[in-house]
Amino acid sequence: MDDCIFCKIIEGDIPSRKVYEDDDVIAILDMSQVTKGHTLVISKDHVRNILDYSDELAARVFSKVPNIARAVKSFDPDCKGLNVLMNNEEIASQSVFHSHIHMLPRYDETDGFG
Ligand code: DGP
Repeated sequence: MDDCIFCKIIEGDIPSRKVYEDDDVIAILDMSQVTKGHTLVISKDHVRNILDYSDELAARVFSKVPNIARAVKSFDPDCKGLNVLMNNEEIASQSVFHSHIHMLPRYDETDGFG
């Protein structure tokens, strides 16, 4: 999609801090770090959000999530766990309408996420 920021990141037209890539997803650091290491797992297919996933796309994208979560946790020895979440549609705080999953590493009660 011509005007999609995440498509441009996938194409390499906009720089990003990439932590993982395969045929189906890329994982990059979110530019607005809610917690340290906040990572976005972005589907390479341009779909709006989870409401547009086929079963086949869901299998390809979500099957990657556990390994990426383990990798994100392993990047910082102080990371004790992480939140994995998706915002789907504006009412649910989605602001970029290209499917992505947030990974929020958690350190302690004061790490910035409720
Ligand atoms: P959401 O509100 O769930 O649609 O999250 C969109 C996230 O994308 C938000 O946390 C900020 C992040 N973001 C938006 N534009 C860029 C960008 O150009 N680069 C990076 N790294 N993150 C971006």
